[in-house]
Amino acid sequence: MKPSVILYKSLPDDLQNRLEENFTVIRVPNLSIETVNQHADAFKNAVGLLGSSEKVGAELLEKMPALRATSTISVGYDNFDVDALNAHKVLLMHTPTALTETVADTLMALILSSARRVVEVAERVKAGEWTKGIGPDWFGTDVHHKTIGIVGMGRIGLALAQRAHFGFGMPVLYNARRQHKEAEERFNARHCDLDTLLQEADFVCSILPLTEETRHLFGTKQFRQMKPTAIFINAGRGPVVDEQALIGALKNGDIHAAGLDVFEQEPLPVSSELLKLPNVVALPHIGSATHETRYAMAETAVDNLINALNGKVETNCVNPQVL
Ligand code: 8YV
Repeated sequence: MKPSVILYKSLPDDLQNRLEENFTVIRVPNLSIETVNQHADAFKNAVGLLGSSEKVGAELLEKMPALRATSTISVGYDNFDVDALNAHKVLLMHTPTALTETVADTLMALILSSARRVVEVAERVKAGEWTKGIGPDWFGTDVHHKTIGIVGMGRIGLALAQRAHFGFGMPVLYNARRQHKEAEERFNARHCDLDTLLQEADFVCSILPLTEETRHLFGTKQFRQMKPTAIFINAGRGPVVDEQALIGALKNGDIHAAGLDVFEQEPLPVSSELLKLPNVVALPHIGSATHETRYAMAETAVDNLINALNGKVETNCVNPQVL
């Protein structure tokens, strides 16, 4: 009998077939306690777990004593308790390279749409308000040749720096734990501390993962350090921002506007004050959401699981030390 894996996200048919060639696949709708109890034997016997956007912690791992590998259809793995996985000797696989260019495109879309007020004015056109030549109350601000500040210089940061430098002639500042030689050599990027970046950048772009160090990194103090003309962009993780502080900063005029793809709570509650502010572009976490990239991520995640369970872990592993 083939070993079994739990699948908690739907896959394109051909990828599900690929998984089924290797394993008995048990499809569940989510990882809630009810689901786990309902399929207790399947969870108990499964050696693999594949999906995304659900919490995987100690409690679930207790119910999965045979588990050897988890594979997430995402680059971010803040939904996983890595210490608990390590304690249970369970590998965690992710998709760090499949979405880089697509998320960088999303960041550029947020930059352009918040600076040029694309969403706001397009809605005015649809509402029939374009009845004469437009005046300054419809104008935006320039993107080209403004200074971009990238907080988190990983793969996506690098792809954003490339777009900003070559496409828009923007000087690039970045803040990261380490200096990034490639960013400096190829895109003339300047490494600086967070204070300097906040004070000098016209666009402050956060692409940080969520960790204990990054949670609420952007609060009232940081928004006050930014220029009143600055635009804040976040396409990393929502809880990196203290959202109440951001709302305050947008209302007080501490900063000019925000372009957001991620939020403290997702889906963003319809009651959120962010949705009432005209200077906010809010997207529903579409960073990697193109047909091509979501397929590539799912394919990588399937292959990651197959490789991990066959003892072939070369890349895409968060905790290879458990081997
Ligand atoms: C996914 C993401 O949209 O990869 C990530 O970390 O945030 C997004 O690409 C999300 O995790 C759902 O799969």
